[in-house]
Amino acid sequence: MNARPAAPQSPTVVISGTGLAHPAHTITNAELVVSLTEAVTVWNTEHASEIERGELAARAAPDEEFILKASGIESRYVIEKEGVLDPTRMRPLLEHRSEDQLGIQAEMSVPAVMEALAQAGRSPADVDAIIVGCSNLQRAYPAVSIELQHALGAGGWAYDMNVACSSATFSMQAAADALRSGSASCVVVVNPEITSGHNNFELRDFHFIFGDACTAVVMERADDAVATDVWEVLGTRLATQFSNNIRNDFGFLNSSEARPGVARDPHELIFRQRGQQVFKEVCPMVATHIKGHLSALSLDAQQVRRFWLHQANLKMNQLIAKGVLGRVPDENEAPVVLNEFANTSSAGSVIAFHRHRGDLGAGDVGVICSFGAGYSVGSIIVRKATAKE
Ligand code: CO8
Repeated sequence: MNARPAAPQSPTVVISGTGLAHPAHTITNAELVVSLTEAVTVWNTEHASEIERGELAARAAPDEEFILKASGIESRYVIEKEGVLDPTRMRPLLEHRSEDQLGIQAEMSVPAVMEALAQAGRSPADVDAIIVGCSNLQRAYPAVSIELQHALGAGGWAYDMNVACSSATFSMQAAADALRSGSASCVVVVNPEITSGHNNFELRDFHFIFGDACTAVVMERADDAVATDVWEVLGTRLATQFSNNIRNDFGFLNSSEARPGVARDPHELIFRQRGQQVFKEVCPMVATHIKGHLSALSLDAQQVRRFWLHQANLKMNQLIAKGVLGRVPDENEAPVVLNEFANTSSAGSVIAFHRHRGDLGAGDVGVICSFGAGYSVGSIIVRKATAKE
């Protein structure tokens, strides 16, 4: 039998720049706890008779010590602070923007993209594809990515996608595929996460978890890249497994769903989760995923210099890295940004990569990994390239 012709070699894809933008306002755990304590007291007073009759459970007050101990989170950035902390509102207060104004997600994307492009030695005119991946898109259409493409003056095509916290790695794989196939030559992946719009600040189990931030990544074929700090993508791997344990039912069918006599619980239209279940099920799933991906590339976990993990919970990240390495990693091996940012959904692992890669040298290998609702997990294994002559 004749030997099959060798598959054409796919071009090497690289990450050539990253950018980060976050709102100016921070909220500390102490500030959040003061506001929620007041809101809980008012709610319990207003619902005293239902609570007395056993029809409603009294809401419990939050605890600052618990938040730090359970999550490792110390503060978060939010797009608007006063509305979130107002005990009678508990969500951001955003000004309505007309069709003629730049949308809030495109607006927060621009500085992150410009920083990433500057690192890559590129300008918006070089960009021929934009993928916006995030958990919380502000509208159905026109795509935020197309609005951003217009605002930047970029060419080519653009689309939005949502795989919750895994949106960054899933969109980076889509970018890598486009570069390998030749359908684009300079792709920008953007994660403008305004989680505060979909977070539940009224219940103590959820109010501390999230923060707002936007990340951007420039990806190109290695032969085209002109930057000095370039990371070869050795492999991308995605996996999904259905679960209702992290859920948000907000969508365009909400107002059409007929449930006579049953008012829709507004808490279904924002973020909710069974945190303990998520913790128990996702940690082993992610550790197995990373080990399988490394082994498929003939890499040993001990060769990995750094894990840039999704930033949801400190203990979760330690457990995942322990599952991969066989020991608890130090901060140098698995850097933490959630103390400052909280869980920024898909932006988290990219913030870690953006902030914590400057000390690595040519040949160093690292893993960018995100995981979350779906369930979904994505890993991008990268190696710092040797500077071009
Ligand atoms: N203050 C005081 N007590 C509290 C508080 C608080 N703030 N919160 C909870 N408690 C109480 C609970 O009520 C519970 O009380 P009891 O024992 O009486 O029932 C007790 O503390 C223990 O609660 P838990 O068991 O829930 O506490 P844990 O130790 O498990 O910690 C965590 C809770 C931090 C949520 C933890 O379970 C965790 O991090 N789990 C993983 C979460 C995760 O990674 N989720 C991913 C979600 S993100 C995603 O995929 C994308 C969606 C993004 C969309 C963003 C839109 C906003």
